[in-house]
Amino acid sequence: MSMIDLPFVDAFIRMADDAFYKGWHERNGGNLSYRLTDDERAAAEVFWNAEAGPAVPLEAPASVLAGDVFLVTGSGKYMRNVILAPEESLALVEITADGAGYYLRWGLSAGGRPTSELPTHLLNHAVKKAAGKRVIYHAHPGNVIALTYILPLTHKAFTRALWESATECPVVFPEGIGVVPWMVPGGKDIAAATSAEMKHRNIVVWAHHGLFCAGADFDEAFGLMDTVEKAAEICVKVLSMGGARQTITEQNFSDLAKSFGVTLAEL
Ligand code: 2HA
Ligand code: ZN
Repeated sequence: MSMIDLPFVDAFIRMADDAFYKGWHERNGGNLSYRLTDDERAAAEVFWNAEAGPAVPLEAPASVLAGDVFLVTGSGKYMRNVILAPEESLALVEITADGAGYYLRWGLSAGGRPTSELPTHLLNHAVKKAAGKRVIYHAHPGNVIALTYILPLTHKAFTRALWESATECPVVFPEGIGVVPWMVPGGKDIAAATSAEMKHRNIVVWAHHGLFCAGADFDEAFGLMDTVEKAAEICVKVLSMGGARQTITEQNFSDLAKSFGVTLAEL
């Protein structure tokens, strides 16, 4: 028995592998983080380095995450290698009691740092913790990125285009999709912009870059990425065929909302 035999680590690895085969993770693109439950933390403590220290300062501290433990992908690590070398590719980090730093408890066995997008992951976790979301997931799905060259970079335009691209979309993401304009990735400014959008919804597009999703568990986060990218693929095909000649109407949306008991974002 070791860290990688724990069910949450296994589920993390499975998602990383599935996502690589979806084609969303060229080279070291994309990253994944998971906030452990108390039981998972207790199980993990058996295998971790209790002497880890000193704490590494966080670029974007979050006091609400004080003491929380996260499994995250490593900076520069390839999603396709997670299954082959989990202890090299992943990092288990414990946030310090003041929320301003972290201890590396396990992983990065060949050296390195947690994901370059750690600020965005942690600020998203900070705004999503109260809603019970444990997974923050960033990928580079091609069709979503392609649409950021064509659609206006607004919540309204992206939400409407994707809702209209597949009937399940308004039911799966009734809050719609947030949009962050092009920004330099990997820092606290893009983290602040992304988490501001995440307050109101679970999906945020980064223009000309990729997508962030928040989920209660791995299935929910993966499922959101999959649903949005599938809708984006349909949207790209429709636009490539000259644009829609008919679509899901306002009346259809309100019938859906009523039947599925969801409240759709006002656009
Ligand atoms: O390389 O996806 O946004 C990891 C990334 C940076
Ligand atoms: Zn990225």
